[in-house]
Amino acid sequence: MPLSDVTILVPGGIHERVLARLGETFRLVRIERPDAALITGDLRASVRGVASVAGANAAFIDALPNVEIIANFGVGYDGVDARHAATRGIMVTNTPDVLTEEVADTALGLLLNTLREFSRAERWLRDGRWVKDGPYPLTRTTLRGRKIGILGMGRIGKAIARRLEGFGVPIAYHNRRPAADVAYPYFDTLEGLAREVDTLISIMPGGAATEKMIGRAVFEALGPDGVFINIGRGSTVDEEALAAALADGTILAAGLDVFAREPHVPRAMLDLPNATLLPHVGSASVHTRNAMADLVVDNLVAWFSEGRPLTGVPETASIKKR
Ligand code: 8YV
Repeated sequence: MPLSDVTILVPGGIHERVLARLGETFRLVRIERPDAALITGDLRASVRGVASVAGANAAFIDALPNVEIIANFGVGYDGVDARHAATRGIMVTNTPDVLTEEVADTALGLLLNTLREFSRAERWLRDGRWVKDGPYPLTRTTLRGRKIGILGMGRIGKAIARRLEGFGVPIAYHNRRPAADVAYPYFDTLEGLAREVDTLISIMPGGAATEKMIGRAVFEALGPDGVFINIGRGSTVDEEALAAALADGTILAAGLDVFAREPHVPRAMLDLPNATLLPHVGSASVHTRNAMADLVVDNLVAWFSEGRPLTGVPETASIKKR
């Protein structure tokens, strides 16, 4: 079957370049969101591939009996029920590697901004306070003398660590298991790592296994000089416990790019002066989002023309094209 006869469904919004390239290559159909109730008889029969930012749960997957592949826009694919897809013989792909360096750059920017308060210092200048009140107050926090703990030593964790080596700060990490090619000290528990360091950078993926894994006990272990940076998934954090820890001095500051219920950020967090908040911009440059868009489409093209994906996720590694 020519690719132009293969139907690809896009539920919800997605990067323009994905739509443009899918439209040129495949038969593209769109629905408002990944909801089984929106699958018509025609879609049920015709859809063979899905490209999604918004995820695909088990019910949605089951509503598409002829789907062979779900191409997720993003390295994190917690919105896609990949285990369920695997049981149905469906391939799931994500967009690793092409965003690694961008997200690591953002993590360092967020870390430095959190410690040295650049956003607030700029506001000071723009508000005319430099002229009226003099220099911006010295920051209580600095990267100097800090010990960094990285939670999640995968591709992005390693890219963050490489950058931090240049900043001359010691690095340790926690992961489900030690990373093979990494010499930094390994801690087999998150709390153990948090006790050892004063700055915790998390790049944990979302999903049931990591839900609220960073809570009160971790913040207590990090301590009153503690700084918490999150560039992974908001769902991994007990946000109520984090807001409380920031408010009562259990930790000193936090820099967050991700939240549990995006785009909603808890009021308590917005009110905290010691939280630096970004609207999930880790990979959000034109350069990197274009590369992610291309990888989404290239996975679909590779699957339907060569019978194998470029970047399949581990859960569906053994799935073969029928
Ligand atoms: C994505 C991300 O852009 O890749 C990820 O996992 O969090 C972001 O880079 C996001 O999922 C889509 O907007």
